[in-house]
Amino acid sequence: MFRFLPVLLYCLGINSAKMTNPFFRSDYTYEPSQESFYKIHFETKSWLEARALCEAEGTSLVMPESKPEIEYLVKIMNDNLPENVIAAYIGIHDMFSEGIFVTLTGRDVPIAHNYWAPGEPTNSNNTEHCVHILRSGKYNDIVCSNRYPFICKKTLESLTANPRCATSDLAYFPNYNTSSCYKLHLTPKTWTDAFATCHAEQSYLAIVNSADEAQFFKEQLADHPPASLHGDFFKDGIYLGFHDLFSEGSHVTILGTPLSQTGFAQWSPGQPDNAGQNENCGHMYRSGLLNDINCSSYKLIFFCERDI
Ligand SMILES: [Ca+2]
Ligand SMILES: [Ca+2]
Ligand SMILES: [Ca+2]
Ligand SMILES: [Ca+2]
Repeated sequence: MFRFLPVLLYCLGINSAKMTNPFFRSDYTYEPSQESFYKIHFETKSWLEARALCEAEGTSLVMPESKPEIEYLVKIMNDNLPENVIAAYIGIHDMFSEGIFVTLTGRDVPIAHNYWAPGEPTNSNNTEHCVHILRSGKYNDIVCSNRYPFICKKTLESLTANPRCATSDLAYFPNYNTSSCYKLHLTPKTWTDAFATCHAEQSYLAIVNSADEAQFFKEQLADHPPASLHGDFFKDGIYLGFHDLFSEGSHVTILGTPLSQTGFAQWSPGQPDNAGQNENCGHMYRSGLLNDINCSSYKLIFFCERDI
């Protein structure tokens, strides 16, 4: 994978001579001593939410591998977290079997010295199955639903390059006709979660800007007929990045453009009908025509889009 890196750097306008400063995403910082990219999330999440958000960003909750790495984590915690925040989640848990702490990749905790804070792990009330790192650099087991900041990591070694779409995510593919790259998500989600998924990829929930693009989605959907989609969910179409959450009946894209000015606003017959007075999110039927739909009642497949 390393041989593709110069291509990615070139396409991102970064001097390939500066190999000491590789690029992954604008919100991740490269740490040469660890040959890895890190992001400390200030917003607090449960351990499971934190795990999922790192994954959505194409990374993983950090699984510290050495004392120097722990020292680096302590440094970025001290540099970035408010003083009253005592810890950040890392990718270690004992959910599988009490007292057997493993990483998210199922390995033993990869540090030889005693990394636990004094007296830990306590497994208090038999409810502590997730691990966070304290500002001291020591670990503590904690209730997984408690909310903490967290640290995501991606190694340089694992970095892939998709220069045509200016991302490391190989699932994006370009359509030069519409000047966008797309990623099809076949795991159905609510509009709300689909929006969050695309946002975490530094992309946006797809917006249709032309009849050509509508036709493109129609053809993409035809390649994935309902019978090919596993599970019990609403299979007629995809979510789109428009809504009328701000003002009923006034449909705008998630980028703020009135739907009437996007270049494509062909509604399915009888739509938008705001059925049940509760349809505020964008949807396209397999017919290629638009509909308003409830933002959280249905799970649909969807595309994330990014400009070329
Ligand atoms: Ca435990
Ligand atoms: Ca504990
Ligand atoms: Ca509505
Ligand atoms: Ca509707």
